[in-house]
Amino acid sequence: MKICSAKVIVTCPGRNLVTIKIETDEGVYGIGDATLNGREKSVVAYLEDHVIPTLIGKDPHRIEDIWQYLYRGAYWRRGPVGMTSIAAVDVALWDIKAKVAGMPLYQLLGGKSRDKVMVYGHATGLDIDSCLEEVQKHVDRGYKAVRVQCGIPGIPTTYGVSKTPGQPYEPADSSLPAEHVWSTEKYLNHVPSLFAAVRKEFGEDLHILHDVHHRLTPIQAGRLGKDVEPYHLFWLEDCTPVENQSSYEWIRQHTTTPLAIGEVFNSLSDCQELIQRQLIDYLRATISHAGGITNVRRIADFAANFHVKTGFHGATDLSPITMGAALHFDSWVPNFGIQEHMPHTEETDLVFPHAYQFNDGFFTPGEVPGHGVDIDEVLAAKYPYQPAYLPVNRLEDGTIWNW
Ligand code: CS2
Ligand code: MG
Repeated sequence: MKICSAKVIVTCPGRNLVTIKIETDEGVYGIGDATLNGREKSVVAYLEDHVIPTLIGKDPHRIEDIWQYLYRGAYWRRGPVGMTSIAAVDVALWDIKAKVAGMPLYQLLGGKSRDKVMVYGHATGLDIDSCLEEVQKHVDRGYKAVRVQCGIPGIPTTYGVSKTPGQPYEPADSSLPAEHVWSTEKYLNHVPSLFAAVRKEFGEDLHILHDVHHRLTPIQAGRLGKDVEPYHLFWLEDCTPVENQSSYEWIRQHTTTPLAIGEVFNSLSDCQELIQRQLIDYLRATISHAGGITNVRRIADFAANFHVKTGFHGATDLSPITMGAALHFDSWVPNFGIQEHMPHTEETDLVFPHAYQFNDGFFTPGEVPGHGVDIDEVLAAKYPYQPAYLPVNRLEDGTIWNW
């Protein structure tokens, strides 16, 4: 079997999504998610100009060799653009191999370790009461785990809360990045009351998650972790950026609140110290940005030695292909933690028909050969690319901060 062609499909059914489709001389094709939110065109160029020409004529079954070729052969290793590109090719090749084998992809990884995959949904609100209403909606749909985010009194916008209920909180503008304003002090003084309200309303068993979105310093994160211990969160996510991984030591020393990080990671070197020093509890690095199934499997296996579980990123800027591939991985991986789930738009689900299904707070990946997700190219063409930026964040004094 040979790869005879490959192409990149860009579509915008509510937000930009990038897909690589790899076709073989035996008529079997595979697809992979190549979306990098706000930098989509960078990955399109990387794939079209530097990857696809090297794939033609290769044996698609040689997944590892192609992964090594694209990683080591690039010379310039790691980074979100290159690793998202490699991930997209990798997932498409796993899709082909599973289709040829006539098996759902999880079988090729080693079979199921669980019958269903626990997911968490997003409950957001401009204030605590409106967030509680969203939590109730998730509980009514059977979610066992809910991420809660609410507006902060005194600042006009904050992460994870859209001005229009039910609308995405990003990307905000297509012309240039929207500029948000942030106050750590106002946030730290307010957000513990959100969790207190959720526990008071919904009791002790609901898993509560929260995304700090890179906005604290380590010692501020230590304060927050300690302040919220009475509400025993499932995790605090992305407390602080970790160009310096050992900074998590200052958080760990102050709190038993579980810590999750890594949706922006793309290689083991981004998190090796965090894992082996057990500075975190959940790793968010996911298939579409961390080099695909081939690479994330290596990272997850390494993490299993240090009590670190998976908690894949699963926002709507990761296409249904990533959701599909992740659910197969989640079904197999022994050190599974939880899977993020943000529903895509109806248009997106029509462009990407899929076998995975939601039921009472859990997902199943589906039993069709491959990762179980396809792309309707005719429908995809109806949604042309629309330039869109992630917001930029500033402190109240104008200092650029982490969004
Ligand atoms: C967020 C993401 O889902 C999450 O945990 O951090 O929605 C993130 O803001 C976007 O994926 C950025 O593209
Ligand atoms: Mg996050």
